[in-house]
Amino acid sequence: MKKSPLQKARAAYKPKLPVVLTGAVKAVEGKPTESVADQAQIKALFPNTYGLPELRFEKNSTPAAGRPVNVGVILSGGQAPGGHNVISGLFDGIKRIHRDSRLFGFLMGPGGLVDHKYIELTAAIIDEYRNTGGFDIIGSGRTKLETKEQFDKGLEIIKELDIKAIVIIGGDDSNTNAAVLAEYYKAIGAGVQVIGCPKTIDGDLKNECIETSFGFDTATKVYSEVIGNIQRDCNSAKKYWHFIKLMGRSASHIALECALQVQPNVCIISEEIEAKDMTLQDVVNSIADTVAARASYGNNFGTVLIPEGLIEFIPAIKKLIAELNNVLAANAEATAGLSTDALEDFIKSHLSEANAATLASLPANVARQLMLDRDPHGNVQVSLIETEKLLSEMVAERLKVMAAEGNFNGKFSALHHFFGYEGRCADPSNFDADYCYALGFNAACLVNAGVTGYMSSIRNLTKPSVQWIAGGIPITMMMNIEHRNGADKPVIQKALVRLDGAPFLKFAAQRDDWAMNTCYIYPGPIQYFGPAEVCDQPSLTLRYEHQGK
Ligand code: FBP
Repeated sequence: MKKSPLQKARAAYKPKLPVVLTGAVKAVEGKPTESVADQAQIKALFPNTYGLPELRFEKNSTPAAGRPVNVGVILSGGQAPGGHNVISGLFDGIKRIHRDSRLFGFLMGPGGLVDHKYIELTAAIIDEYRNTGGFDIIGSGRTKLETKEQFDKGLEIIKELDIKAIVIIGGDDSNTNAAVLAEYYKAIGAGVQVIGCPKTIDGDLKNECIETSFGFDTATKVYSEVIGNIQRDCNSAKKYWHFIKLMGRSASHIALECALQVQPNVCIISEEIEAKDMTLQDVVNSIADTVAARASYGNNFGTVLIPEGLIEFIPAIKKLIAELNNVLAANAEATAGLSTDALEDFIKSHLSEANAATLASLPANVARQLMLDRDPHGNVQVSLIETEKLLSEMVAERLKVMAAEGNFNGKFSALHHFFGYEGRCADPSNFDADYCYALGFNAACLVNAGVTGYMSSIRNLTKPSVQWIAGGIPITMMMNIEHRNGADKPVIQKALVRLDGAPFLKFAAQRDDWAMNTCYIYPGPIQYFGPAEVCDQPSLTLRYEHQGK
């Protein structure tokens, strides 16, 4: 395959491992753990994997002789920069245990395990993919692993290939499935370990022990570069308002990090909209007020960052989605095979008056998205909803009213952008290249330690990578019970933007200045070579979260 000069240079990059992982390790147990909430229910659902201790790796002066180990790996869910380095770290890790160890990659996500579709990942294949973006080494998918039939079917191929452990690289839903799989295999004495790795550009798989999910750092740097370029254009032509939607299905971490990087005129944080019980019209009015205020100084231009998940956080719409999910779950049989129009009529006739009114107030295409499209985990596919256009159209309407009242005397011309897929497969930043390689290598150490139901954990991430701390966190520790698709389910708790957290407070303290004055920052592209302060900086979210610790 032909490669660009940068691809060749990146292929030669040697990710920096935490010092502790560079030699033989021993697992040191911490205290037994509890789930973040609903302890009794989670314990009852995970009798074999609940309450396990946290693990921390320390150097071992007397390394044990390793035996060859076969491991299976799965990429699950949306792409995130660095996935290939998790796999190369895992490969190098199991080869360090024994050079005859083998790695099998299941194809196109968890479905590959169930359908027995796999390839052996050899040194030649792995070397082609080191430090590259994308998940194309084995592909990814969103098949939900949840039934006994799926687990048993997977076990057939696991036994055939003499696999000792499965490593699932995924987000909160995929790692929830990893925990369920680990519990099942332990309960039936299958002798198969399951280890998770925290992946998602959305940044919402994090907690006390998992400081960030991989991919967030690179994706936000890519988006910030492009938003910076738009801001420079915007400040040159001074004639457009740019409405920029940013990926991140639920939490607003991506929008917040980009805002901290580029200092836009407006950035909406969904979690704040919910906390303040704002309506869609309230959000529109506040943007229109900023447009009018800037216009009063002759500035008929600006940037608005919009988190992809906004629509789900507007309290009235959140209630509507919850009822839609319940109606769909309770009437699965009655609605199977209905045409789209008939299904819409059925749903509308089963909604409460208040939710039916909310649905009727939305543009037809948005209403249809909320009613009909779900991913395999039951999530509304928010990336398909054009919130940026919806908001700018409503702002234009509002400005007409304000102009008639004498409160707006400017021009409003809007352009729209959606940044999501542009950043998910970028070559990983140095941070993500190192972090991912360490996560994968550390997963091999967890396999060697013989544990199951753990997530690979690398901490101390604002320090140079050699000082990072390595270990494992029981996945059940991150779980709580949530109402999903009409039923209570154990799931990993999503980390939303904390309104009392340092990143949000930094943003809130400066946003009025950014709204009125033009304070744009132009971060430029990811740098791989050069001084550490340019090339090796973690996200501002991580840095602010760690300040004072
Ligand atoms: P994961 O949670 O699986 O990491 O995926 C996140 C994400 O990139 C969201 O930001 C986005 O809403 C969604 O995937 C898009 O899904 P798809 O890749 O199926 O279009």
